[in-house]
Order: sequence, then structure tokens, then C-alpha cells
Amino acid sequence: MSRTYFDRTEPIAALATPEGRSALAVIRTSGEDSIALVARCFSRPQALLDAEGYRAVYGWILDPHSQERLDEVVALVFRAPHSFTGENAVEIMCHGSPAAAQRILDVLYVQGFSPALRGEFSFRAFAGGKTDLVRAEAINELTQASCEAARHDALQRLTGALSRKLEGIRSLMVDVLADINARLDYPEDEGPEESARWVQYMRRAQGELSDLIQSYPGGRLRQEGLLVVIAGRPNAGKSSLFNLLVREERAIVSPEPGTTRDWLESWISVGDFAVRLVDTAGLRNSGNPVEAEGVRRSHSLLARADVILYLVDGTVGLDDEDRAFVEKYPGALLLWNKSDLPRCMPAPPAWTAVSAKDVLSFGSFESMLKGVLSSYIRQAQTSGQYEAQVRIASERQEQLLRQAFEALSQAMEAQTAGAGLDLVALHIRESAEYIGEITGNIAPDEVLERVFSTFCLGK
Ligand SMILES: Nc1nc2c(ncn2[C@@H]2O[C@H](COP(=O)(O)OP(=O)(O)O)[C@@H](O)[C@H]2O)c(=O)[nH]1
Ligand SMILES: [Mg+2]
Repeated sequence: MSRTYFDRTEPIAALATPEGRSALAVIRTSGEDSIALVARCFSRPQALLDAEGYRAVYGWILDPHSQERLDEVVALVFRAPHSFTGENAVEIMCHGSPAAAQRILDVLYVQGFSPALRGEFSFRAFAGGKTDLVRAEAINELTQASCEAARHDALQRLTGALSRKLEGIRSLMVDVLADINARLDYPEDEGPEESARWVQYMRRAQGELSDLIQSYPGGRLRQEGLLVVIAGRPNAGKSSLFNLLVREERAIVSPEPGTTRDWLESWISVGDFAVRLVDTAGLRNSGNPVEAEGVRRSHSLLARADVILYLVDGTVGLDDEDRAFVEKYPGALLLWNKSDLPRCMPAPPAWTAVSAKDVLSFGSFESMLKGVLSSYIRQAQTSGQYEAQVRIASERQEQLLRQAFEALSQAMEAQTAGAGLDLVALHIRESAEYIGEITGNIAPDEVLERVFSTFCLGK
């Protein structure tokens, strides 16, 4: 039977650093017996068993059966509850070759550690009350931050800015609920000034919810980067443009149509922001199943794109497919490529002449493009003063905030319509529960599983 996050009695271990060569790698373990289990395959078991929390112990990891030395390491000991998970834990710093880390992990598994699930260390920190769900998500966001803006926002959430804001909103609701409950016991006492105050509280809560909801597009953009997709028929020059923008010969450029069959991506930066630039397969109907799959993937990326660059070969001109595309994606930036060639036709209105071959003219195109992307980013930020503002970046949080907002609207409607106070209270309670689900106070198991399974291994 496969393990779930909720089997918290088992000791777990995982590589916390990326697989590949590096100076050092970190293997993380956690669980009540973790120190004793690591000691069984450590050259100085007693030193490890006696170590106080936060102590580094030097030694060798051994295969306990053959006594073979596997690697020279430093083991960091954490004692419950003073560890990330709140459990006893050992972090092993070993040499950073995949072979060394794997041998150590194999030995640990034989001792009784289970391979950790994605995000399982964070889950244990959450389940043990070390962090709420919003902060746990922020840890993950911090590990994924692609640019300075993303790092800044995630760190704010990690330090509890969002949790505190949500707690403030919830306590407004709890105040109203307490008042209503008192009134339910003595209904004849409810005066007009009372309900005016409740409405005022609920409006305030809604205003704060609305600020957070509106921060989502900008927050998401900062977290995930701006998705810019280059599209066009085969041979339009998409891969050439991509290579120029990323300043690398990443994509294969070839006069053979259909060369790029999958999509390629690379990051470029525009100011403080990360832009995820994607080169797609040419859009054409093809009998070749590999090419057809490439085209399908292109369409799914286009559906998610923030900005589309659509290229046409200016020596060939527009055809019906191009016209259909422009109609389907009216916001696309239209680029008339190969303007360096004498046989290139003049760019029609609304199209910008570019050349992926003429490096001089490309410079001015690149600045124009960065200008367009910056203004897109500025628009998506609902407020310019992002130093002070708390943003959300998770779709899960955004949806729950919307539901909380909606439930408050229903509460206010019920109150204005003169419905019973118990109905008003019901909607307010519902709203408070949505907030509770964001912070994880009352999140169902499957929600938790879904959230933590998107984390990195070893986090
Ligand atoms: N002269 C000229 N040739 C270009 C330009 N852009 C692309 N090409 C050529 O057009 C062909 C197809 O380019 P490629 O980037 O592979 O197009 P893709 O199929 O859209 O990715 C290659 O032979 C490129 O060298 C351009 O601006 N000017
Ligand atoms: Mg290509």
C-alpha cells in the first residue's frame, strides 16, 4: 500500500538538493527515530546519539553490513520540537555527486526510512502546528521564485503578512457572529444601530478580501513570470527570433519547415521581472503524428499566454491560416519578419516589420518589445506600491477568497432583506470557513494532499 502524508509515524528521508553534480548535497531526514537510525550507519554513532540539537557532527556514512565507507559527511542534528518539521531530524551534508547521495539514501532506506513524498517535510511542519498552510505554500513559492519580485512577495507571505491579514478579516467576521449570537438569545434587543455596525464590519471585511483578490493577476505574474509565446507558420523565423531574444543558439533554425516539433523555453528578464519565452512548433495541419502533437501543445500554450508574438514570413505574406489566427487572438503582437530581404513585401497596417537576421534593427525591436512587456506587467499590477502590499499568487487562495467574498454578499443581502439573523450568521460562518481553508485551519485532507504534492522533493 502506498504511503500518504497522514502516516506521520514513519521516518522519512530525501535528497533536498537538485540531482546532478555539485560541491555538496543535502539529504534530509525526519522522524522520531531518525537520529538513532542514522547513527546505525554513522562512523561515530555515539557522537550522533549524544549530540544536542543544532550540533554538526563530522563522520562517515557506512554501510552497516559491509562496514564500507560511503562518504565523508557532516551530520546536523535537530531535536524535537526545534526543527523544521518539529520532529527529531538529521540533515546530512555529503559530496554532491548523484552516486554518493544515492548510495547514502539506499542505506538509509534499508535502516527503515521511507522515501519522502513531495513536500512531506513541509506537511509535517504544518501538521505539527509549526506553520499554517499559507506559510507552507510560501516556502514552496520561495523555492520556485524566478525573479526578485517573486522572491519579495513569497518572503512577505512566509513571514506571515498574508496570514495576519486573513486573521484580521476573519476576526471581523467572528465579532459580528458573536454579536449576532448574543442577539439570537434576546431577539427583541436588536436595534438599527446594531445592524448598521454589522454591515460596516462586513463591508470592511469585503473590502480587504477584494484587495487580495485583485492582487492575484499581478501576484501570479510576479510568481510565475510573464508567459510570452512565439507562434506562426513553419519557417516564419520563430526559432531565429527566440535565439536572438535569449542570446543563445537554443532552438534549431532550419529552412526545413517543421523542424521545431516540441516547444522550447527560456527565461529572459525585463526589469525586475522574469519572462518565460516559449518557441513553439509551427502551426500547420500535418499528417505526421509527432508534428500534430507539437501543434496541439502550441495551442495549449497559446491559451495560457500573457503575450503572443505572431510571426509571418514577409516574403511569403499572409494566408488564411494567419488571418484566422489574428482573428482568434486579437491581442497578439503582429510581426512581419525577414524585412532585411529585398523581396520582403511591405508590412500591412497593424504589422511591425522586423528581421531576425539584421542584428542592428533587431536592437530597436527588442527595446520596443521590452517596453510592451513592461507596460503589460505594470497594468497587471493593480497597485504600483508593491513594497507595502500583500499579494496572493495561488489560484487556490484566489478561489477561496472569491467564495468568502460571495458568502459575505449573501449575508448582507439576507440582512437587508430582513431575513432571520440565523440565516445572516450562517452565511458569515460560511465565509469564515473559506478563510479557514486558506490558512489550513479546516482544510480537508484531499486539499492538503493536492497542495503539498506540488512541492519539491525534500521540501
Ligand atoms: N533573411 C532572413 N532569414 C530569416 C529570418 N528569420 C528566419 N530566417 C530564415 O528562415 C528559415 C526558417 O527560420 P526558423 O527560425 O527555423 O523558422 P521557424 O520554423 O519559424 O522556427 C531559416 O533558414 C532562417 O535562417 C530573417 O529575418 N531574415
Ligand atoms: Mg522553429
